[in-house]
Formats: sequence, C-alpha cells, structure tokens
Amino acid sequence: MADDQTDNDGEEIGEKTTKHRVTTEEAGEIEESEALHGTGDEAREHLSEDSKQEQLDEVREDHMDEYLTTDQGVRVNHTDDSLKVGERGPTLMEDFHFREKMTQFDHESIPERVVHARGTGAHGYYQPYEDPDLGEYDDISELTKAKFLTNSDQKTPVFTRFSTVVGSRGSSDTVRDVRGFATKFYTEDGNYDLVGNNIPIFFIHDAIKFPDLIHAVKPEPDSSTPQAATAHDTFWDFASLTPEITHMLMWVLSDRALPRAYRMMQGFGVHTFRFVNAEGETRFVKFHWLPKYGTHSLLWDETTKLWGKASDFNRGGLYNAIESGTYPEWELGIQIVEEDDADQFDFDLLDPTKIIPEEDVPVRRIGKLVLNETVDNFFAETEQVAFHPGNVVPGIDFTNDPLLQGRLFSYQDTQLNRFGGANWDEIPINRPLAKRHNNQRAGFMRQTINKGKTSYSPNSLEDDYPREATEEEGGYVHHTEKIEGKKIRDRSESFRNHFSQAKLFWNSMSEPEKQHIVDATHFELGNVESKEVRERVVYEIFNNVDHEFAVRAAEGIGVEPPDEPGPHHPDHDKSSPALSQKNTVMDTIESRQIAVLANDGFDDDHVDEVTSVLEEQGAQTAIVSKMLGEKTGMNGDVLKADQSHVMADSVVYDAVFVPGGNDSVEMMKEQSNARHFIAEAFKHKKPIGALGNGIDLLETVNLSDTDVSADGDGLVVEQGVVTSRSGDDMDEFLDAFSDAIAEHRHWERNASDVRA
Ligand code: HDD
Repeated sequence: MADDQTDNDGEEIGEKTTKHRVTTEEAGEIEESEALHGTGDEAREHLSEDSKQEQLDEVREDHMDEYLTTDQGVRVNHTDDSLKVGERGPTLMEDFHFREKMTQFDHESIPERVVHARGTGAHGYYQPYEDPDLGEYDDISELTKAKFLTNSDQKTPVFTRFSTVVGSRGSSDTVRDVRGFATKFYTEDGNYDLVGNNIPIFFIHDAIKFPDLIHAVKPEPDSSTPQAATAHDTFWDFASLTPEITHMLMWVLSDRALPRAYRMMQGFGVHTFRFVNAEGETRFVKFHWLPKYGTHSLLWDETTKLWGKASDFNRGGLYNAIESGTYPEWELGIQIVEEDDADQFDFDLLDPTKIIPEEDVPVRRIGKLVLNETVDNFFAETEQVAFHPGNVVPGIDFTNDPLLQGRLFSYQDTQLNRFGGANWDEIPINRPLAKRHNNQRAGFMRQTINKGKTSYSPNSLEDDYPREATEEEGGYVHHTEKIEGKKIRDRSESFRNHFSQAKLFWNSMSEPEKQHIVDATHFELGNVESKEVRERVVYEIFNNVDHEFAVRAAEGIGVEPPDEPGPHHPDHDKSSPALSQKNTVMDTIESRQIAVLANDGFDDDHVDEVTSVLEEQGAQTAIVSKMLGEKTGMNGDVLKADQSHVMADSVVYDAVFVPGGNDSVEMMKEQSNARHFIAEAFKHKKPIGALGNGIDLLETVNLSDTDVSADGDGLVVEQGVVTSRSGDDMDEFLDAFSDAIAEHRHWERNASDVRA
C-alpha cells in the first residue's frame, strides 16, 4: 500500500485502493449491490444545521413524569434508607438498590484531561459565505475539495470546546494561560477536528518536548503548587533554558492570555496545514477564527478578583450569552501560501513558533461559526467530547511540522486513558453523522450491534463489504510527497531564529499593552525564588528580544538591568498592526454586560431609557443594589435587583451606569460598596455613564483629582466618562455612552489617583 501512495496518478491510486475486490466483470453486480446497501454518494445523508441535534435526540432522556427505577428498569419504592436487619441493625448485601447506587457513584469520575482539563463547550454550526459582501469571499473550491468549506448551502453542525491549559478541572477560568479553541465539524465526509488555541503559535518545536513543557508548568511535584499558574520556578527554569519558547512567552505575558470572554478571543489552528483540491493540487494553509465581538481582554487585577467572585466567569459567560440569544460568532479566515512560495519567508512554515504576518499574507474570510445551543449535560457532552487533530476529511491534510506530527499520536492515546477503551468514538457527542462501517467491532462498552459473518478484509463471503472507496467516491487519499533523507534526531537550521518574531510582537504593542507585559513579568518572575533563573530569563531571553523590555522587566524583580542589548537581539523595527488589540473590532456593544446602580428612589426615566436603548443594541443590563429585592423608582416603577453589592463587583461588568434619583444616589454615597464599585470601574478604565445627580456618586471617587471632569450641565464626555446633569440631551448621551462602551477600555485615563 505504501508503494501505491508514492504514485501521484489519481486514476491508478483509485484502482489500487479497490484492488482486492472490484474486477470489471463485477462492476454491474457492485452497482446493484450499492443500491441495496447504500454506499453510493446519492445515499449520503444530506446534513442540516439540526442533524447532530436530531442524532443526539435519540439518546436524550427526560425524567419528568417518570418513576425512579434501578438501572435494570425496576421501579424503586424507597431510596432514602438502606435495607437493614431491624432499625438499628447492619445493612444487607441483598440491597441491590443500595449496591447499584453506590457503585455508580464510586465510578462517576473519569480521568481529567492531562492538559486543557478546565473547559466548557457549546453546539452550533459552520457555514461558508454565500455572499461576497459578507466577507472577502472567493470560491475556495479551487483550493480545497472539503465540502463543508465550499458548499455555502450547507450548515455543518459543530461542537466547540474552550479551555485553559494548565489548571485542573476545578480551577478558575480567568488565570493567565493559553485558551484552547477546539471545534469538531460533523461533516458529511466524516468528523473534522480543528484543535487550536487562542494564540497563533506554540511553546516548542517538537512534540517530544511536550511532556517536559507540561511537567514544568504544572504544579511542582513536591509541593503540588501553584495551581493553574506559570508564576513559579520550574516553568521559568524550563523557559530560560529553551529559547524557542521566547515568541510564545511574549504572547502569554500579554493580554491575550486574559481573554474577557471566549466569544471575544481569536482562535488559530497554529500549524501550517495543507489544502488539497479536486485536481490533487495542494497549498499551505493557516486557519484563523476572527471573533465578531472583537478581541478583548481582562486586566490582571480584575482576573485575580474574579477568581474569588466569579471563578466560572468564562464558562458562565458562554452559557449566558447563548441562553440570552446573543450567539458567539467567528469568521473563519485562511492564509494561503502556494507550495512554490514556501521559501520566501525568513522563517520555516513548518515551525509552529512562527506566525505568517497578516500584512505579508492577508487573511481571507471564508465563512462563519455560530454557537447557538448550550449542552443539556456537561458530562455527557463537554467532558466526553474527544478531539484529535488527526481527524481530517478529504481536502485537508497535514504537513511535516514536528509538533503536529507528534500530536497525531498523542490525542488518540490520551482518549484511551480517559475512556478506558477504544470505543469512545461511539459516545453520542463523538459519533460522526457520516455513516460508519468497518471491521472494528469489539472492545469495552461496544454499543453498535454489527450484523454479518465477516469482520475482515478482503472477504468473499459478504461481497467484500464494507468496501474501500475510491478517491472519486470520497475515499481519503493522503497527499503524495516525495521524501528523502537520513534518519536523524535533530532539528532543522531553519527553526533556529527564536527572537525576531518575539521582537515583532513587542514592537506591535501599544504602550498600555507593553506595560501589561512588563507588569506580567514582575508578577511571574517575582514569584520565582531562584535568582539564577530570573537572571537567565532577563539576560538570555528578554534581552535578546528588546533591550528596553529587558530593563523594564529587570527593574521589578530584583535583577540588575542589562547594560546593552543581548548578542542575539534582532535589530529591526518591524511591526504588525494586526497583533495589537488596539486595532480590534470596537464598533459594537453586543453581548457587553452593563451594571446599573440603583436603589429605592432611582430616576425611573433614566433607567428605562438607558437600559432599553443599550439592550436594543445587544448589550445586557443588570440592576445592582445594596440588597436584593424590589426597588421602587421616584415615579413608582418597580424593578427587581439582579445582584447585590455583596454578590457582584464591577469586575463582573464591562461598564456602569448611575441614574439620578435623590434617595438612590444619597444612599449609595453612604455605601462603601457602591463607591468602591465606581472607583474600581474607573481604575479598570471602564466606561462610566451618569445622569442627573448620579454624577454625585462619581464625585465621591475624587474625579476632580484625575484628568477627568464631569462638570457642566449638559453632555460631558471625557476619557470614557459620559455625563449629563440636566439629562435633556438624552439621545446624545446614549450615543456617546454606547460609543464609550464599544471602545471597551479608556487607556488614556490616568487612574492612579483613584483608590479602588
Ligand atoms: Fe494539545 C488537548 C490544543 C499541542 C497533547 N490540545 C488539547 C486541547 C486543545 C489543544 C484545544 C483540548 C481539547 C478539548 O477541548 O478536549 N495542543 C493544542 C494546540 C497545540 C497543542 C493548539 C499546538 C499547536 N497537545 C499539543 C502537543 C501534544 C498535545 C504537542 C502532545 C504531543 N493536547 C494533548 C493531549 C490532550 C490535548 C494530551 C489532552 C486532552 C486531549 O488531548 O484530548 O493529547
């Protein structure tokens, strides 16, 4: 078979793949047989957006109006006491209900994922663009024969799981970490898994280093601390000795590692993959997910508070967005490189620590992903979903990226550990919509009942079914590539430039973004006890990226700043605007969370108008009061408080609005929690709106000591603080407030005089 695949002649390969069975004489018989058994294309299911849900419906179960039963279906008449000899006597072995209930419980947990244990997922669909106006549409059937990427009439059902990498299953969502972004497409040609991250590159070149990387970053083996954090000796020790990690360090230290929400982060396939078209021509491709709501981040200070106040912040955010009908959405982007152009870059396309700058190869937007359905059962769906980068369909193929090649082994293997057997692909969430027939028919927990006598190939007893498909019939044929070489354990010279793109990243950051990276080094390396490690990171890694960066990092961590740039520092001032979050989408407030601070006596008109206009634009508002319960406005409107100050701080919201209303505002001026709410929102550079004497609450945080003024009768807009004391110019106020929210943060604000 290997010989067959070195031959690029499609016709011949097609013939050979069916060599055991299809003789010309038998052709008529097979055609007849196909009609009976349904292997022909015409018999393929036509998928719709709902196909996966319909398949899952077959196993969904609702217990309403049902009796409690044992697993054997016997109705249970008493589940609160075990069967005993006398009221105070020992429990009896014959209590089958107790035994079953306890055994099931004892076996409820499965091993958590060794990485990406903490996550959440949702159902949705992918659809290629049909209308060029919706994106930079090209008919990409010239590039790939993958039907789910080219047939714009079809919505392919998907399941997407987001995750953090390092923390265990119960860890906090908002830690500094890479986020996983894995999507399973249930295509008519079988399952395709795009198992990516929210950062376009990776830590290491070769999968053989993955266990070292993960051992270094996980809690240290003696103390088992810290949880879900890179800020400790072993990670930075490994990093300081592994210069290929440099580019990734810059991303992980940046705001990208603190996404505001899963729906507000990019995704990347990371590796260079290969597209194959119907003619067998191939091109290199990089995949991008571009979020409709922009790429926005939390501030470090917010994340640490969220660990306590809302440790499920990202998980809950995805669930609530979907349940409220604000569906998370991404465009799928591709960067294409012709095979002949692969050598034009100053890096190797097979090196997973490099991006292709978007300014060099633009991202073409070819379709959209919409997540519109939450799961019914977290364990059955999100925990049991099993991804594998090796799950590809015709039209998509691999490259020799050594990280990718190693992943192709690891994922299948890890599922065997998680599920304890090979039949995990039969679990409903993993089951493809495309028909499955093969000779794998046994193993733990086998669900399918395969009929027939034969489970081998070739066979003559059952007409050689299930039979191989030719390429024309949709059979997957691996890309033919001529490879010659010596067997060596080494790394390509073309992988050895570790610092150039790290410098590109640093150069591309706005000043606040640079400051956040520096602040992150102070926390991360500040937590490293070994001075030697701290020094090595500064002198051998950071100083070979950018001298100024290295000095700023050194100053905060008790390391003598270097005198001059490191010997390998790249002497270029190139930048890539696409890398800065400053240039992300800022024209929508859809899915933003706005707190409205109101107590009894609030101005009903202010609340009514502001909340209805913001919600019309897709934001969600929540009334935050001192206590839960009903609040009555000055004109008699009654509102229910969604949150009390004890429950929710400003860190949970994107913006805050303070309506007027004497009693309401006077009460809040006396409440330290309400003042803290405003001060913290201000410090975190969030948009703040206030009408009427709501402005007085803002004054309690010493706005006058900052550069921001709320003086004036009419509309005043300054550094994201939008006020109007008269409230007469409501339309202008709403426009300005909405623009301020769309901007997300107001970096120009100097919040250092405000104590939060
Ligand atoms: Fe991995 C899980 C993404 C490198 C081995 N990986 C996992 C998940 C994501 C990624 C999103 C979670 C899937 C889910 O939600 O169930 N991994 C990546 C990316 C990488 C990468 C984008 C680099 C480009 N991974 C990588 C390497 C190896 C692994 C080099 C090993 C050689 N990854 C695994 C794993 C996991 C996994 C151990 C744990 C759970 C699982 O697979 O299903 O096999």
